[in-house]
Amino acid sequence: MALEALIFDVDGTLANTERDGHLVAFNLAFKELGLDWEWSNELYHKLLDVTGGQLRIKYYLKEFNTLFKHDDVDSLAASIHALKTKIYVRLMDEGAVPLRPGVERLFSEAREAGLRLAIATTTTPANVDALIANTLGKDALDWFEVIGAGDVVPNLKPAGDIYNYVLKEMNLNASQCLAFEDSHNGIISASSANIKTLITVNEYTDRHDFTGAITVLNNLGEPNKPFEMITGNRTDSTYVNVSYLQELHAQHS
Ligand code: XBP
Ligand code: MG
Repeated sequence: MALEALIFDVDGTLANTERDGHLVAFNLAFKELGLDWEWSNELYHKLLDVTGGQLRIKYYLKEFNTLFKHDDVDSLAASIHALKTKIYVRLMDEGAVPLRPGVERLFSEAREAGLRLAIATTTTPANVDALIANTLGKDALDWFEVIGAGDVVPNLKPAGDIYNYVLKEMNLNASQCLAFEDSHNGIISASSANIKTLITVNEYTDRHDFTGAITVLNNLGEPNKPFEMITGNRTDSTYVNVSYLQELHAQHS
């Protein structure tokens, strides 16, 4: 089956939003609420094992701040998270996080080639809209046939639910798609939906297990700035474009 669609994770894949967006917003929300918590980059690295901001806060309390007591941890996590989302959107509006190398170029080449685009993420929908609108412009939200975000499915990544949701909405088989991810939880999720996955690592994920990935790169690369291949089949391509994706898709179908 021919390659029909590209499905993108957001955080860590399209942009380094975890370090420059989510972590900053969590810490600002703690401060504004008078909590004396401050998550370091090192701690956040560990907290990223759990996807979803509210679940991450509860994981922090359970494993890393056991002395903190509260009658209703669920509602505390929900209210911290609501504020954190507002702050995150504000940071995006201020232009805090650029897209990673090659992302904008690949979107436009894929659209020109008639490939269908979608998003599969476990983050809050407002966060996706803010990142896309502030980096590519509001109209770019229409480039994505489906924006599947965490709240439309019962189970966040590493469950495959969000990828299965996107496939169903697009009426596509897994074999017609490629997924783009940056993390172990992400590849487990896409693989559970049987979608072949290309990985671009970042500082939080470069030691993750990416067994099953069709290739692992440092980033998508640009014509004047080649990617570095970490694992994968030898290729003449030096940056990820539609013909390289078709080559990868054919090799792995
Ligand atoms: C990233 C996540 C999210 C973000 C925080 O998922 O796990 O939880 O860290 O966003 P993905 P929220 O890489 O699939 O986009 O606070 O909105 O959950
Ligand atoms: Mg990610």
